[in-house]
Amino acid sequence: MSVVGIDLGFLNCYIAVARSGGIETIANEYSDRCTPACISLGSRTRAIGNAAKSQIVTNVRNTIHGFKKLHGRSFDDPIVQTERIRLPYELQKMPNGSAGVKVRYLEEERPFAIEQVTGMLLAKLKETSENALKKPVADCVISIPSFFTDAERRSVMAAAQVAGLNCLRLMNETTAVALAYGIYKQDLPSLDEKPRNVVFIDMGHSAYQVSVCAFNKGKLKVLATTFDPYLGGRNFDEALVDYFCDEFKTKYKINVKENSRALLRLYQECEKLKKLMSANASDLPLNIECFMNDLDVSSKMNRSQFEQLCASLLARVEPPLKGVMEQANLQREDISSIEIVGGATRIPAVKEQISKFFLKDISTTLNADEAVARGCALQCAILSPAFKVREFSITDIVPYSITLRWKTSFEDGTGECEVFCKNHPAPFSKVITFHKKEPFELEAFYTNLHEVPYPDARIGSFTIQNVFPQSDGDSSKVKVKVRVNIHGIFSVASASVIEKQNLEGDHSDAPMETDTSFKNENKDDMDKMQVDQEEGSHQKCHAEHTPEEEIDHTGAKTKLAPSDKQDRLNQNIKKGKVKSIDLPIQSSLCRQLGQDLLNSYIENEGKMIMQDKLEKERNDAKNAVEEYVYDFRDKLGTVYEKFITPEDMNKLSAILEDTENWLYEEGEDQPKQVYVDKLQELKKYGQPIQMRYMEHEERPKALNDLGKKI
Ligand code: ATP
Ligand code: K
Ligand code: MG
Repeated sequence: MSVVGIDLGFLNCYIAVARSGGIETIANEYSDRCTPACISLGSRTRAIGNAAKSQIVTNVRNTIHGFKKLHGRSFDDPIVQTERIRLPYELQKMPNGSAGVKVRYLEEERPFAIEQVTGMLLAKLKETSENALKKPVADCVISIPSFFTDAERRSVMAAAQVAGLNCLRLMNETTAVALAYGIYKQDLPSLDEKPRNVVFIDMGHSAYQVSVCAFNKGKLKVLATTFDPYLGGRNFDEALVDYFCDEFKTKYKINVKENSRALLRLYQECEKLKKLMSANASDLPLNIECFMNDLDVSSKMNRSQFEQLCASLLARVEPPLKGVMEQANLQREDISSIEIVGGATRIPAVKEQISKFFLKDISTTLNADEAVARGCALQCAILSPAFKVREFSITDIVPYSITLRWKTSFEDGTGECEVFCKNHPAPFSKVITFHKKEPFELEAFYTNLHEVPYPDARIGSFTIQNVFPQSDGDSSKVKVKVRVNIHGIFSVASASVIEKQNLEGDHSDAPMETDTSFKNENKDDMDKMQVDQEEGSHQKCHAEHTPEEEIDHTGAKTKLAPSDKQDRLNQNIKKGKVKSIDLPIQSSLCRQLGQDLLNSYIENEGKMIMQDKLEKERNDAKNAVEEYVYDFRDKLGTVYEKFITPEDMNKLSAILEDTENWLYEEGEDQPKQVYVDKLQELKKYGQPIQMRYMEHEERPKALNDLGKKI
């Protein structure tokens, strides 16, 4: 079984695999360990990764890149609309309202959903890992930003399915980095010692994420995470682009922003310049030939100018650092190390901002580009039953608090309960008890929309069905299990009703009545309850053994369950005193891709892979004809000369010339079989000559060998 970790970057993707020797980042067919997140659609085939990147400027409107932020969002979403302005290809509103792209593929205007686009990229990464491992790949762990909401996470999960991948975990990028950091550390404090707190910072092309983690031997716990989802390397590129656009307007009287091709070239040159400025503080040139209207342009910039230009971006480095320390309730002295990854942390001024805040040197011991992929591969190895790795427990967190709301029977009111607070350990399950006489709906939403980088607070609604009054007319006790799963996705996972069997008229040990109750609004109690339960949050196997806790709901009141309650209930079930019946749940998730649509995407991806394969075979067949022509002609003039009559020589030369011309004209674009037949035809002429030649070559050798034997 394969063990693969994928860093699904906005700009750059990396793959790490576990082999017997350890974790290894692998290279693609271009011997490049970085695969650009780029797809270029053509009239016959798709190019994905490096081959697509080179087409950004040549196939402007059909080369898709910079799409990571479109996941799980509607076309009308303000973020989508902001991204749309920057993108040189067209976005399209899909029939279900989500954001898709519109490109020309196979001579036809075609819409692709974002799940299909990322699906194409993931399928390419799958193929690359299969080539490296020389076996099929399905199981993997894929990274996502810690700030992704449920809709975004589910959308990436769907993309994985489109690619034929079985994603064992969507892993928060900084958590993956933390795992890559911690798992091989030999000197972590033991379990009864004070943990070692480490801050992880990732600034990539599109986003900035910070998390603080506590390490003990064999475990890591994320304490808090903060982010600026709109700050990354591309903002620094943009600042440079804006500057040079202004300069060129006055200097050369050109409006670069009106020419998407020129603008894309300027972006590429500015990114290069930005990287050069990280290593060099002096004046650096910017030269672009034949930029616009046959004009060559040139300018220059140095690091201190660049830093002035980006002052407002640099000012955004500190707030998430401050925020993470506040949320984790830690002081600078409590932090033993600050680890940075992500390409944009190579900007000296970004590094300075970070060390200025912590009053400490920052550590760059992790591989800034590959740490996320390596962490994902390690997580995949931990989850895979086929692979032996060091035991290491990972407790992540819920990025935004989640609340459930439902209608109550009194006065048409509503009940509400925050089921997961911000930074609550995850994965985690809780059981909530309701007293109901009829089916009811639970609506899940993010408690504080202002802290979520998403325009909609709703997560989904869940209807608990088949609820009836008890035989004595009382409300039924309905136990609802809510969960944030291993991917960080919320759901109402199951529901059951507890029926009293009423044997021997014995009511005394009905299990639920002895619990201490407390007010739901009392946040302290809520926190205490969670802290009680979080230890041992550890998983190593395919099934989710998530920690659980139980809340009993009576109207607005919540009851705290003693930890042995489930055992007692189970005992009572065994004794036949109570009976638990599973209830069906009807879920309606926001921005959920329907199964039919997903199936059609899966089918289409298969067709496109087949099309690419056929096209490659067709091209290979054509190249084989071309090669044969050149090779044959070459040999006719040299080694074959002695084995052919002058008339045949003339005839064959003419045939070869005709074939060559044909390849450039009528034969330019033919089905594979035409080339295969053509090659056969040529070989009919070639092979007899080749035979004569070979025989002649082999004979003296054979005689020689014979001579040796004698
Ligand atoms: P994201 O994490 O937002 O999904 P990503 O993972 O694709 O994006 P990275 O590969 O971590 O992003 O970083 C790419 C960014 O880092 C680009 O903006 C690139 O220009 C920038 N970068 C890389 N090297 C340097 C350097 N030496 N100096 C400055 N910036 C750099
Ligand atoms: K990356
Ligand atoms: Mg990244």
